[in-house]
Amino acid sequence: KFIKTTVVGVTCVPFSGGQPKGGVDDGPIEMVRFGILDQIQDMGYSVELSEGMDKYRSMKPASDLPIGKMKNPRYVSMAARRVSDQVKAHCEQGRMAVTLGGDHSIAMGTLTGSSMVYKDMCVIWVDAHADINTPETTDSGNLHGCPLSFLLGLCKSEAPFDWIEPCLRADRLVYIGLRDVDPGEKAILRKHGIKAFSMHDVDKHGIGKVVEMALDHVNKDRSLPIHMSFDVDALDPSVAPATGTPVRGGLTFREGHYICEAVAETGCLVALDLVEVNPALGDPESLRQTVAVGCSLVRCSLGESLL
Ligand code: 4U7
Ligand code: MN
Ligand code: MN
Ligand code: MN
Repeated sequence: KFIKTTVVGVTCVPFSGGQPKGGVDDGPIEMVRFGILDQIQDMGYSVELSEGMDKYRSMKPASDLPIGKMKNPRYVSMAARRVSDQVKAHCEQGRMAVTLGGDHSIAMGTLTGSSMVYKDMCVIWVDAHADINTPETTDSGNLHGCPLSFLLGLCKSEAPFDWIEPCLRADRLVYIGLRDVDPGEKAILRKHGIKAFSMHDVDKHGIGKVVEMALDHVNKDRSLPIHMSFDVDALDPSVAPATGTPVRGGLTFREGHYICEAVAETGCLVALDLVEVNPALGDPESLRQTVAVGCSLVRCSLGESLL
């Protein structure tokens, strides 16, 4: 409906500054090694890869003292700004924008970029966590737990994040998979009436119904562009063990894939993030399993299993 080419614009973001664990910056390269780019091409797309993925590592400032509780604020801001330019460029060309992370703070960039082209887009956030802490409510100070508060304009526009324009409406955001939400985040969700389908809802209604209700909430007529931001920790740790903040009781392999398939089926998907794959965590088999499932979620989102 919105995608004008058969080109997938892939942006690899080897970035870990939004949280303390090294290794998540190797997520994209491991997915590329596993063959994600060839797999996308084998589906009949061509791939346009954003340039200069090494720049993300080298843009780390020599000194980056916390601002309030926020850790690595300048580094996170600079990386997200670059992501935003790269995603925006793909969207402007009518390509499906696929971003491989990296920690979830990069979503400040992906959603800023896509929303500049698709003004009325909606967002499906698939995650164990709500990632909506503000610089005030965050306990950890890790910015991968905060991207949505910036995008929704819940925190004041201050350097180094003053380039971020609030670009998302609270009623255009829906969550699936939540099971570890901080008290401050719960208050924010309540205050702004943000719709969330937790694991409790998945158990109660089944994933088919949950995805239908989620889509009905943000995209009643299936007429708006969709940006899906998929944190691999939404999946159960038995399915995706190599991630920095695993929480038990998550989505099964099929539930995760069902979400991607159903979103692909709408024909509305314009941008996808696959984040928080951390190859440094766990044994080689956990790593292989997590990278493989990440790649398979990307393929399903691009319509692999549609007949
Ligand atoms: B992720 C947390 F306190 N809420 O803010 C925080 F539980 O991108 C976790 O979803 C954030 O992996 C997790 O640090 C961010 C914590
Ligand atoms: Mn998460
Ligand atoms: Mn997340
Ligand atoms: Mn995580």
